[in-house]
Amino acid sequence: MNLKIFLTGCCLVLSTFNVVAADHNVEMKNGGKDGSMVFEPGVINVAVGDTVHFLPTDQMHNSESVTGLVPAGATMWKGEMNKKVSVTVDKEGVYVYKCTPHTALAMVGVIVAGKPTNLADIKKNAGTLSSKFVTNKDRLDKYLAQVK
Ligand SMILES: [Cu+2]
Repeated sequence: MNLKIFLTGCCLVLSTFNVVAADHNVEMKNGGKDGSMVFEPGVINVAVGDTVHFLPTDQMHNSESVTGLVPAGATMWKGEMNKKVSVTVDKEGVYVYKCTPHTALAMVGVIVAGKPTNLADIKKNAGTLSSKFVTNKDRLDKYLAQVK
């Protein structure tokens, strides 16, 4: 192989990875279009490598990933109360997260990174989280029904 062909090949390989990661905002709110104590939007679609910013629009909220409800090997997160937390999504699949103090109020949300490859596992394990809800008991099921 001569050098010119080799370099052309390298450029082609590099250009396929030349995708700009996007940013997405999710607001943490006392009330929104899905009811009280919500992440808005409750379901977002992103690409692997994108960053999701959780914004403390209202006070007394955070964002925390839920064990058993993320893709295998995904990096977990736990934001501080009243603080913005930014999460760069590193694995393909569905992520469910919660507001730690408002789990019982079904303050949860869903991130879909790329294709929802683990959706069957998420649906199977979602009941562990949903069983802690005392209000908006069907919110997580409704969100997962929107995933495609
Ligand atoms: Cu909250």
